[in-house]
Amino acid sequence: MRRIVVVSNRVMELRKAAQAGGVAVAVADLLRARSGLWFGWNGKVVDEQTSTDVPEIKGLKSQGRSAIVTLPLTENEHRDYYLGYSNSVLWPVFHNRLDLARFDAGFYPRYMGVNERFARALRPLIQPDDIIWVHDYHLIPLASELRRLGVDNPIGFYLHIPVPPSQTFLAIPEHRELARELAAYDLIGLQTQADVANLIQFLEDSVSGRILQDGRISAFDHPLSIKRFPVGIDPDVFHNAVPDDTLVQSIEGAERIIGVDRLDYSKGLPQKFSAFGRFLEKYPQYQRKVVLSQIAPPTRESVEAYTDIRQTLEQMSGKINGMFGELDWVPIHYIHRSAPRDKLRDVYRSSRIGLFTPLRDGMNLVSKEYVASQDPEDPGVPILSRFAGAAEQLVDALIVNPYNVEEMADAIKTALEMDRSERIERYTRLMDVIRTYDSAAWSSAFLSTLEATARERTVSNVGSHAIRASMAKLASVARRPTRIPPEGSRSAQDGTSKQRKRHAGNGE
Ligand code: ADQ
Repeated sequence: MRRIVVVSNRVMELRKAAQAGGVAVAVADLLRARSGLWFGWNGKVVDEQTSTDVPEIKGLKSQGRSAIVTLPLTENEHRDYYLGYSNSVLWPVFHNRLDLARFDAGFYPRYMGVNERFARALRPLIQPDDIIWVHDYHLIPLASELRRLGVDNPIGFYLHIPVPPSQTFLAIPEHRELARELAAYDLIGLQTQADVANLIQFLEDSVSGRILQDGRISAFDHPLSIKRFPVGIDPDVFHNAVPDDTLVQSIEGAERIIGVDRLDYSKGLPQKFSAFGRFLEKYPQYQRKVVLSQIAPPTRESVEAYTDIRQTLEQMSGKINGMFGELDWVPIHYIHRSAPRDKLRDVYRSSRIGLFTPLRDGMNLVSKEYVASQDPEDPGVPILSRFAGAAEQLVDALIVNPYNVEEMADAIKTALEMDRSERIERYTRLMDVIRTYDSAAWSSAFLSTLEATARERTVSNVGSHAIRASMAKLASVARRPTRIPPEGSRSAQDGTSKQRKRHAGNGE
């Protein structure tokens, strides 16, 4: 079996990865199961003098077969690459928030610089048979940088966040450069079918990408596969949950609604609080009978766009609690902290409703964790935003428009009044999907598709010579202005959208 090299912005010790939740757990599991490297930033920020290009290598002692390889960032890199281009340009644009994007701050050169530095540090560690899996928007240029250094191993990229509509993507001043960098991968994995369609459209619009007979996309003469691999959880971690009533107040029979979201503007928290306030106002019979517990740990507090959210939520919860609350009943519990993961699981289990209403989300793993924690005999009801990637899979949740406060308020009532048989039916179907598309299925589907890409190269006699020629072309295009058709023009062949439907592919 080929060795796997996972590259992600943030690398952590496996023990900590399990606590961090999300995809870190899946990566840690993968590296326990097969030998490889996990390469990226160690979370430290150092001054220029202390900075080093020699990565720190730590073996994974329990297995002795895999290693964690990390580098620190300098203060300037942290500001421009991480807080800047990654989180103040790509994150807002990819979440449809052009209004929050800081295009003119000059972050891009250092974003490229860090990718170049990471590629140089990683290059000597790559063996000829390795398969390379790069994660997320911080590292889009990594493949093209590795190609320039002569790496012709299969390289795949997985984007955890949504792909915006092409017209939104085109607003990024460096969109052609990003298209070129994306085109250097062999395989791009995305969360949803809508993301696949958006990315293909973007490559057509920005750099005249063409759909090939076999369904791949050709940009800069390099064939690229774009497929859907919806990210999953390990449901077994959640099904042993035991009810935890510590957050429920002294009122007998009060039901809990749980929300767990990083404190991010994409998560739709103000709209969620408004909907809960509207529910209490519209259906006063539920006053004193329901509590909303919202756990929202801080993230990226030094990014400007995040500074107001905390204050807004404190004001809103204060207002709703002041308007409806009583001495023995506070309607909103707003907790601005992380919770231990086993505790979280038990709180999910004792919550009648899971309220997951992001304005935009790549997947939303929390909604899957909530369902997996339920009592199969008496499950709760997830309410899920139609703009979370998870809505493409969890069709038996109550799907809502997170911009429509009235609809969300009504969905809370529907969920509270749903009878047990309907809850069990929905839960059973939801669990089927969650089990089928769990985290192990996600990583093995992505990796086997990437390995197939590598085999195809051999079978179709596209030897490393041809690959190098194609990579050299990509790299040289990178260094000189490209001849690019006017914005918005479509040079892809006729019938493109039909072909796209047929060939967009499904990585499952
Ligand atoms: P996130 O935006 O972080 O992830 P999500 O998918 O919900 O969102 O994953 C968050 C993870 O962190 C979950 O495992 C959750 O349990 C954990 N978590 C959240 N709040 C917590 C808290 N207060 N205490 C402890 N743990 C907490 C990004 C994308 C998503 C995509 C994932 C995975 O933005 O759209 O689903 O990557 O691809």
